[in-house]
Amino acid sequence: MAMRWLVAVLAIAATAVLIYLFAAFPYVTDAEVIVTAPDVGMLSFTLVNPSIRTVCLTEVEVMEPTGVKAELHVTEIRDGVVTMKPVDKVCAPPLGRVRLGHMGYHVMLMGPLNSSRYAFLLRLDSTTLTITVETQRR
Ligand SMILES: [Cu+2]
Repeated sequence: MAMRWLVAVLAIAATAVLIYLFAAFPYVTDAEVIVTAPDVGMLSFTLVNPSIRTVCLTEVEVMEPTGVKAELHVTEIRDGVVTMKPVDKVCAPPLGRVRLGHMGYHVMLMGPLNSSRYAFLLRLDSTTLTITVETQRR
């Protein structure tokens, strides 16, 4: 009888863990806007995926300020030359993370980057995230 209860409790706990792992939402840490040239910069951040499914970022929209365009890029070295090209998505593995920064994947920003506050809408395959970034003007 006690054994049957134990099995039932374990089954319920295992189901709860599975539901949590499937439903756990991705989030963003260490977001930063880096301006590299007049009207050119990048949004750098880490996309954390606590779920057991792969989560892919498919689009970034700049909500604030207006007039700034964002593109998902990857940096590649071809024939000794550093080039970048647009990509359709950037994915974080199950229970993993992906860093978007200077090299490798990044979010390219094009437009007037003289704001002290930025707001972005990140479209993921399963959900959307909004992040705001404050910058110190130097
Ligand atoms: Cu780029």
